[in-house]
Amino acid sequence: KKTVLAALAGNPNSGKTTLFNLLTGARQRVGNYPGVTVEKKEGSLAYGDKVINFVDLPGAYSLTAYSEEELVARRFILEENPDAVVQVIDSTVLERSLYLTVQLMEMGASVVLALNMIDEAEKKGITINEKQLSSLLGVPVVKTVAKTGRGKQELVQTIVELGLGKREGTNRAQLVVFYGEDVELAIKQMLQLMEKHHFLETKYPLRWVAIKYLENDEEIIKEGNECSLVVSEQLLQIRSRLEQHIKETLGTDIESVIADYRYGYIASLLKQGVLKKEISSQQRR
Ligand code: GDP
Ligand code: K
Ligand code: MG
Repeated sequence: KKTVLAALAGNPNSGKTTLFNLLTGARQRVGNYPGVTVEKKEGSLAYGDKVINFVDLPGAYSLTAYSEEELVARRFILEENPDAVVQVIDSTVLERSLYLTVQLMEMGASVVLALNMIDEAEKKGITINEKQLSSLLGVPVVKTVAKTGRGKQELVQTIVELGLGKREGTNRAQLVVFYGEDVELAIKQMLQLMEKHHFLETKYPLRWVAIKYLENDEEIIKEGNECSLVVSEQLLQIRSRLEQHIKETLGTDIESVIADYRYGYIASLLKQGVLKKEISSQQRR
């Protein structure tokens, strides 16, 4: 295989466009995603006898169905199945950025983390152990400064290796976050139902579909209805029962519980020697 498809994803202002320009130079095309006004930027880079085609996805904090940008980014990843999804991270806000990482990995995307703006993070006394982060998550991590070009070669090499399947064990690392006993029981019931009826099976990872149903994701539920209205309604019944239970026992909703567990997962990850913050003399004053 000679061509590698890489998508750049990330929160707004993480340096996605700067990195995209650094990687593709003048070899760019601007278009639109079908049916929406969101701009689509494509470009390419030759690497030995390989070509990497890059797509600059719209900035997103999350991958819900609530905004057009998030939907476009999500659809592209699910439908085009890029060889590498490069998440560009503002390293000064690593914890917040990893929320998107968790969602990308739950979708089964082949994630590469570009710890961008590492120059700013270093100035602020933030030290990130990228090897530790890489080994805990099971995805490649590269430090970059898109503005100066630092890390470019390592990132490009990592993308090509991932795209060619040379990184066994890191490709398609589908992350499983534990969401607590009640939510996990509902997911288990949903999985049994979906497996039995071959529901959306070949299209998306089923655990991801279950989580999307629990999050009341309009777009996935619509697709599910088209696949089988009967199964889809049963899935929504499982969701309703869980919602009622969580309301009674915790006084909150399913989405909040899921978000809490994701943040808990990230916080515990960062405590395992990934992130160190020094209080600089400037900040102390
Ligand atoms: P996007 O919204 O993710 O596309 O972000 P942009 O590429 O537009 O970058 C946002 C701002 O961050 C711009 O002013 C860039 O010049 C700056 N920037 C991008 N990458 C870096 C970096 O690695 N280090 C520093 N210090 N600034 C950066
Ligand atoms: K911007
Ligand atoms: Mg941009």
